[in-house]
Amino acid sequence: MRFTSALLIVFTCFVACEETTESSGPPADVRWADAVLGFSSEYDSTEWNAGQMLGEPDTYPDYGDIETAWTSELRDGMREFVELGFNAHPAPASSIAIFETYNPGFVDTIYVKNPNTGGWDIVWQDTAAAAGDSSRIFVVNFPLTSFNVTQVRIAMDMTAVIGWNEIDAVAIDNEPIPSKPDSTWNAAYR
Ligand SMILES: [Ca+2]
Ligand SMILES: [Ca+2]
Repeated sequence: MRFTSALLIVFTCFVACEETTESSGPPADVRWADAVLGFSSEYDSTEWNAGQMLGEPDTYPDYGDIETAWTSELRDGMREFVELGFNAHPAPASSIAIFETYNPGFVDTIYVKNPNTGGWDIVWQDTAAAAGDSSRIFVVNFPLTSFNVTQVRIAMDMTAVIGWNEIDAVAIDNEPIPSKPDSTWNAAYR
């Protein structure tokens, strides 16, 4: 499925779901990051740049130092962060999937922007540690937010996992996202 047709299907479903489930909450579609709001660094302005995290995965399930994923300016230099926007069909969230395609395990804190307070709410936190030498979909589930999530902040410790640490794509949903490609997930990734 091409990206454009996937978008059309998602949009069509969104409209249909909105009509049929008006009183039961937002649609359960996966939402891909669609805006870069901020970052601590990026490797280059056109390759391994922050924009490489937008949209559906185009690196996963490949593993390695691949320019269609984001990485930081320094390999093992310091803590880093990225802030991503999810502007299509705003909805509450209870799950986030981070497609880590090189030296995974470097994420240690995930936040969502709370529009009621203007602050970042932590939805997950742990110690960064090397998580093998293959690409993975790192999924975190948390209690459904009481507000629409349109901004996510991912904090990372690049010093904790030796080598370049790369993110291909980020998705959120209001139901648990599978950590493996699954027919229940209407994503078009390979
Ligand atoms: Ca590193
Ligand atoms: Ca990518």
